[in-house]
Amino acid sequence: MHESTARPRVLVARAAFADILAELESVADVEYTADDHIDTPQQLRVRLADKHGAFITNSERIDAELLDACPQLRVVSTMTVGVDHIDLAACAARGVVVTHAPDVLTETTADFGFALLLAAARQIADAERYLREGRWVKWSYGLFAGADVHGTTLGIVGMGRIGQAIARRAAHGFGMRVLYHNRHRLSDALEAQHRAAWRTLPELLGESDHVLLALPYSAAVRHLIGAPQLAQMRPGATLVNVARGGVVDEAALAAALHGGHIGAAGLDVFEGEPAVNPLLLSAPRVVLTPHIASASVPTRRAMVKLAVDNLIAVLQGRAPLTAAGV
Ligand code: 8YV
Repeated sequence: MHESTARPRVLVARAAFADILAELESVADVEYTADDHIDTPQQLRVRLADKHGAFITNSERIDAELLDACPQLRVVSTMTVGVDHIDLAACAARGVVVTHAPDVLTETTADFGFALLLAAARQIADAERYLREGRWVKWSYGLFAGADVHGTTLGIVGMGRIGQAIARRAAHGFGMRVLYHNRHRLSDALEAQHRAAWRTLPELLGESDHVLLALPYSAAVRHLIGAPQLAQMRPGATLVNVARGGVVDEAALAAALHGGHIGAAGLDVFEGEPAVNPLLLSAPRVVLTPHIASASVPTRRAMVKLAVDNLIAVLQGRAPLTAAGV
């Protein structure tokens, strides 16, 4: 803010719950995107040029070029936990505070990760389509006979908040053996609590019946799961991705599904989303959902509320509740 008495100006770049955004309106002049259109980078630069704060989702890319066009910007608040759409270093260099939305979506996202695992392993989506298409003419012993989930081994890649919440479900609810791969090992106490054991990535891939990806995205993990890693997985294993689409080489996964080495896949995220690789659309035994892992009404409300509270805190000169560090 150039003057301490002036109301700050905020852009709310996508539509969100009006009653929660009203809290923002009580302390700031808010420009809404009521029709929920997605700005082009050029449109976003123009709309943000005179703003002090931004409420965004992961459809808005915040980079150095945009920041240079928005000299008054003080705070960028994303309603997501992932911050791969934001250049954190460029923000830090310009004194722009970045906040995100961890914790509030952990359990809902873990529920959905587990739902995708069950749906993929038990072929629920294919079976439902088959029934709706009127193709169910008789029961037979092998009809949609998939893989078991209970009592098997789950390998979790990325053992942060969401990975740990999935581990709890797996170990305590489904009697699974849990392996994990993470840059940092958990403490002995946390490993015991989640009944989880650390493995290198190749070890995890070779020992797991189901592999679930829940790691944060950066360029360093692009195509972490490619053809060689898929080949290291057990024959018939399941792959679930609730992280970011770019972690998986989608063409290699489609080939592994067609070839039969990968038993099933459950994907909520895609490298070019909302476009989905046609190779995946035509692949067998894959459940595809439109990036909805955190989409329960209470959780989406909590995400928006946290993003708004973060914006208000920073615009009023207080510390953010959940800053995203470099
Ligand atoms: C969002 C997510 O639904 O929080 C994240 O990082 O991926 C999801 O919870 C998605 O980013 C939409 O903005």
